[in-house]
This record gives sequence, C-alpha cells and structure tokens, in this order.
Amino acid sequence: MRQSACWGRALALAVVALGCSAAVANAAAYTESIQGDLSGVAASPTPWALELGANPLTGTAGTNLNAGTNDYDLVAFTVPAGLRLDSILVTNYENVDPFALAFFALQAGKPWLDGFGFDIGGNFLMGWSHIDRSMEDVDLLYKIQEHANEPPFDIPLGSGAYTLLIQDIDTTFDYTLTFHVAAVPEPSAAALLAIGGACCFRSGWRRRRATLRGA
Ligand SMILES: [Ca+2]
Repeated sequence: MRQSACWGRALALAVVALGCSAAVANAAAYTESIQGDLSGVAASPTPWALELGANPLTGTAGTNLNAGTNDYDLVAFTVPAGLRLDSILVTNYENVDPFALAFFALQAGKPWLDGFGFDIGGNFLMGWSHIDRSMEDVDLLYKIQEHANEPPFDIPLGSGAYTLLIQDIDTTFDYTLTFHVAAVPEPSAAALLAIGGACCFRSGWRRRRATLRGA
C-alpha cells in the first residue's frame, strides 16, 4: 500500500470515529405536562429510553403539606448499547422556599427496591444527593457519586437500566434534568491514527528493504 493512501485511510477512519462520538442535540425528551406524571409506584417506574445527545426530563415533584399529598417521581431510564451517560445536568430547579432541599437517589436496574420519603434505607442505592436553588447547572451524577455506596460507581455510566427517584418531603418543586448521552469511542480516533501510522511505517520499511535487496 502506498504511504499516502495508507494515511488517507487512517484519517478517514479517525474522522468516522470522531463523528460517531459527537453528541447530537435534542434527543429523547420526557415532559410530565405532555407525557404524564412520572410513576410513584416502586414496582413500575416510568420507562424512558435515552438517545444519543441531550435528553431533557421536565416535571414537578414533592410534598404539599396543606393538601396532604406526595408526588414521588420514579423514572427508569435506559442507556442503549454502544452509548454512555456522561452527565445529568440540573438545568432548572424552582422552589418558592429558598432553603428547601430536593432529594435524588439512583439505583441500578428496576423496579425501585428502596423506600420513599423518610423510609429510605439506602442499601440498594448507587448513591444519592440533595439539590437546592444554588445548584442549577451542576452535574447531578457527580453529586450522587459523592454519596455513593461502596464500591462507588464510575462516570460515565455504561449501557443498561437505572432508576432515579426524585422527591421532597416538605415542599413541591419544578425541575429539568438534562441527561447527556454520547457514543462509546471505540476504537478511538487516536488509536486509529496510531494503527494507520504503524501501517505506513511497516509498508515504507518493506519497500526500503526490497530496494536494498534489489540493489
Ligand atoms: Ca411528578
């Protein structure tokens, strides 16, 4: 193979790999006001298949003490094979109480194995976190990792099913969480370039050796 053709093929493969790993905007969206209130039933969290790109989840959750109602939101999201979940950004968190803390907990798989409200044992959780009004634009996934059970989970999350609990035991709140999903970069563009470089080096070496033998 000629060196120029060899490098050309390596670069083409690298471009393809970079293109596959680039995030695509506006993937799957779940909005409670459109698709319905998320399930509060442990046996059947609302399923949600994430897609490549930014997946916004918008809803309302929490407790209305005057009305005596609780809105627990359980979403069982799936990261498809070949993709990974890089982050869950708190895009929006609105609560009229400036001191209120919303509670988020994450577990692997479904159904929901832990409790609600005060009745959360924590043994089944990957981790949990509080969110308040100062924490917009933070990565909830890293906040949950700060309170991870042993062994702590890795970020990004790999393909599979997970369930997220969203609740507040004192107040109600509105939220938007944006799940950022990317392609697993395998093989990487750098690796393909390295393979291409090795290929070109070997073909050049063979040509030089053949030339020396023929001289
Ligand atoms: Ca809700």
